[in-house]
Amino acid sequence: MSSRRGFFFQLATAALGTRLRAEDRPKRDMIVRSARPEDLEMPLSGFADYITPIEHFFVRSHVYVPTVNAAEWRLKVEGEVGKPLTLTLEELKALPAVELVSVVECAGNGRGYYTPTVAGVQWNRGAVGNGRWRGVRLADVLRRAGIKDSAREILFDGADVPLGSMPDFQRSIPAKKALDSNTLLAYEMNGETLPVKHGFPLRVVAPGWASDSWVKWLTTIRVLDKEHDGFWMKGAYRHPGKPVPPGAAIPLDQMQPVTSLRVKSVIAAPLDGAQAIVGKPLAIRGVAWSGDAGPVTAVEVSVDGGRTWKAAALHADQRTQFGWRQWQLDWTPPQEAYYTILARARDAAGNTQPFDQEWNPSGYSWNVIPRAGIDVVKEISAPAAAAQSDAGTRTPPGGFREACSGCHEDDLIRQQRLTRAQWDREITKMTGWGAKVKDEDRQSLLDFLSGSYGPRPQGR
Ligand code: HEC
Ligand SMILES: Nc1nc2c(c(=O)[nH]1)N[C@H]1C(S)=C(S)[C@@H](COP(=O)(O)O)O[C@H]1N2
Ligand SMILES: [Mo]
Repeated sequence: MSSRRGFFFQLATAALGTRLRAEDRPKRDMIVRSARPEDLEMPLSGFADYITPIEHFFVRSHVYVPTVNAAEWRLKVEGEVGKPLTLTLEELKALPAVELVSVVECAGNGRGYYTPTVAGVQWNRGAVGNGRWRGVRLADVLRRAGIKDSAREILFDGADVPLGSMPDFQRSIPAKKALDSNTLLAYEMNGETLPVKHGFPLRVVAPGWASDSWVKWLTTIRVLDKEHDGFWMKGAYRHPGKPVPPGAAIPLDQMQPVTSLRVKSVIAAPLDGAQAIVGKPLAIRGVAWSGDAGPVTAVEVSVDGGRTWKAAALHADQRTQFGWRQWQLDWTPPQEAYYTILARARDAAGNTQPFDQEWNPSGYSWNVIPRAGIDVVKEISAPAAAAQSDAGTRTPPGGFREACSGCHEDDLIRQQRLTRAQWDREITKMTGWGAKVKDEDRQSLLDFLSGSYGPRPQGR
């Protein structure tokens, strides 16, 4: 496109003081978990930053990103309120502005580490980032609308539209969390207009809570006098909240919504499998965060697989309630050997990270103590090429393309490692959403999926 057009477009929008339509700067070095809808994971190098740059910020979208025209956009506030509102972006921005730093982490971050494996985007560490959010207090908007005493939950809906016959992505939070002075409606991220992929022009910021509650492209707030019944509250984002047998299918009504994040740390350096030089000081560093029970008060590091622990230094200028905190421990490897480095964060309520995670059916809230194995040597040698492992791939049966490639690529399928029973449930879920699988093709499709993308051997 001509740069002239871009130039006049910028002039016009600068004059209006509001961007009408936005185009994001491209993302960099992301791990593509799904190309469309976009699920992009931040690479490990992203943990070197305090505030995660937008180019590196993870993206999680259940459906395609909607294009919102800010001039036509309105925020509706309805339900259990005395005075329903329809606000423009300008009207919203006239309310007092608040800024805070908060981690946003997907409930499914770390799902890829669960054994037995579970269906869903196979995130490792990077479905998380630390942002600087600016906007208005949700409580200010709700009070302006005259929120009634009958309010129990606040339901959010965004401008994104479901694919096929899948249910619309709508999420609710309890009135108490909504009225908390830290819960925001944000129109800026890291000092910039909220990028399209992150919810332009407005998103929910629910600090300390998993980001499924951080609804993007917000258009409607409905105050409810009862629990919301929709699929994304009652059929997803639920956790048993107690130990259950690994691999068991737990009835959804016996689980509860995922809310607060758990205390967690990530080792940013050295990387697992790296080499270090004997007698040469090595900086072990990373970040740590928590949720409602935060902030993080300490991070301990072990270089002997957990026998002994030393306190890492927490960055002095990062005392926020909800942001992550960088930490560092300087250590000089005393001899040529293989060392296992561990990190363990503790939060204000005294919670720490476990060595082993209790399994749950959807693979949520992974916060196991991270480890990095390093080879301490006299001299660094050329790195060995990483062995690529993939499932034995078979030829897809007839009908597979037609049935399974309309809404997303096969990346979402190929990253799964599921049992036959789990694949059976996935096919049922997808046909329920509109995938056209002929009766006579279902068996061969199931054979193909469970044969090609079956579970990993235990003891990963
Ligand atoms: C009508 C659109 C549509 C069709 C057709 C479709 N899918 Fe999906 N599928 C989706 C969407 C949307 C998601 C992402 C859901 C999310 O991000 O929560 C998804 C996600 C998945 C996932 C990831 C796990 C999960 O449950 O989110 C798997 C596996 C999958 N699809 C398999 C298939 C297979 C196999 C077929 C063919 C039988 C198929 N899909 C056809 C819409 C579709
Ligand atoms: N409207 C809408 N809001 C949404 C989603 C979505 O699909 N649609 N995904 C949610 C989930 S599951 C996550 S983890 C976060 C991801 O936020 P990000 O893409 O800005 O990192 O957005 C949340 N808000
Ligand atoms: Mo998420």
